[in-house]
Amino acid sequence: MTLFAAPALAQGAGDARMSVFDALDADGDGKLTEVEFISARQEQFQALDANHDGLLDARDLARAWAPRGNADQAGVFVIQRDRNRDGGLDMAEFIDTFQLRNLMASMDRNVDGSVSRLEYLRATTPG
Ligand SMILES: [Ca+2]
Ligand SMILES: [Ca+2]
Ligand SMILES: [Ca+2]
Repeated sequence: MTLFAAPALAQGAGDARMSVFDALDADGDGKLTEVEFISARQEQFQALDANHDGLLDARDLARAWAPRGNADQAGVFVIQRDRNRDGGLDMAEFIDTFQLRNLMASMDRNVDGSVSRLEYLRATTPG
């Protein structure tokens, strides 16, 4: 599971990163807020939850990850994050895995509570 499309970190991928930014920027104001980061992950959760029971289990993830060839990591991913040991990740457990608050804090250089395009580009530029 990668944050923010790791392949886009390749050279000349600025456009790809900006399309990720635009997808995250739900209200289109050119800034990403914590709410927008969270709602993007909520959508991802719903897309991954194939049987729509509100819980991501290893089977849901294995199905989603099979095309990338890492379905065998799904079991470990769930076990490591399943804090209440009910065999799957609920929305809160899933969203916690991304540590969005920390992520935002690391990107938000001017500490205005949102991540601008420039901040996002800097944060996703290697080196
Ligand atoms: Ca926004
Ligand atoms: Ca759980
Ligand atoms: Ca900022």
